[in-house]
Amino acid sequence: MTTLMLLPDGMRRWSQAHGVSLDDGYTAMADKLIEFMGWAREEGVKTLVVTASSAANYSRPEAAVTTFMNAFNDVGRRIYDTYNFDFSGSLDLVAAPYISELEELRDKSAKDADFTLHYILGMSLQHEVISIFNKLNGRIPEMTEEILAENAYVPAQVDYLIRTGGAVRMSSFFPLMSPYAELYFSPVLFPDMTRADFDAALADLRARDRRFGGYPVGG
Ligand code: GPP
Ligand code: MG
Repeated sequence: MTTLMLLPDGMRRWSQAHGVSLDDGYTAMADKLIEFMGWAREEGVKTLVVTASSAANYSRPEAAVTTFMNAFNDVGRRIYDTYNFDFSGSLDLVAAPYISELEELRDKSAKDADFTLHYILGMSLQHEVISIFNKLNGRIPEMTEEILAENAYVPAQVDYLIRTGGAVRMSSFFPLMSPYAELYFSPVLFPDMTRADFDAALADLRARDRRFGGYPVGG
C-alpha cells in the first residue's frame, strides 16, 4: 500500500537546455508523468501524490502559471478513465476554470482502479494550517490528530518522496502528516527521468531502516 509523493522539478531549465518553449517543456513533463505512473504502478504504488504547484508558484508571470496548469489538467484528461483521480490544496489560489475541470475529472475518474493520482495544488504548510484553522474554527471543541489528518492537503501517509531537479530542500512541499516520509533527491530534470533513475530511487528508499521514532526492531 505504498504512497509515493513526487515533486517534479526542473522544467524551465529543461526547456532552456533544449532550446524549446516552456510550453514544450511542460508537455514533456506531462508525457513523463504518464510514463512515471506506469512505473509506479508496476512497483506496487497505490497512491501517487504529485505536487502540481506550491502557493508561491502562483506569483510567477501569468503565462507561466497558465503553462503549468494546462499541462497538469491535460494529464488529468489523459488518465481519468484509467486511474482514480483526486486533488486538494490551496484551491483559492487557482483560477476557477481549472478547478471546475479537475472536479469534473475527479468525479468521472475510474473510482475502482487500483491506482490513484492525487494532485496537490498551491502547496504551502502555512496556507494549509491557516485554512484548516479557519475552516474549523468554532465548529470543533478541540483539534485532534484525526481531524488534522482528515483535513490535511496530502490525503495519506507518505512512505517515499522523490524530488527531481537537484534542489535538496522541501520548499513548501512538506506533507504535514508524514513526519517519517523517506526523502530522495535526484539531480535529474524531471522530463529526463528514466526508468533506471526511478528504479535507483526506489531501491535507495526501500533500503532505508524505517523506525518511526522507535528503537530498531530487536535493538
Ligand atoms: C517546477 O519546474 C515545476 C512545477 C511548477 C511543478 C511543481 C513544483 C515543484 C517545484 C515540484 P520549474 O518551472 O520550477 O523549473 P526549474 O526548476 O527548472 O526552474
Ligand atoms: Mg523549480
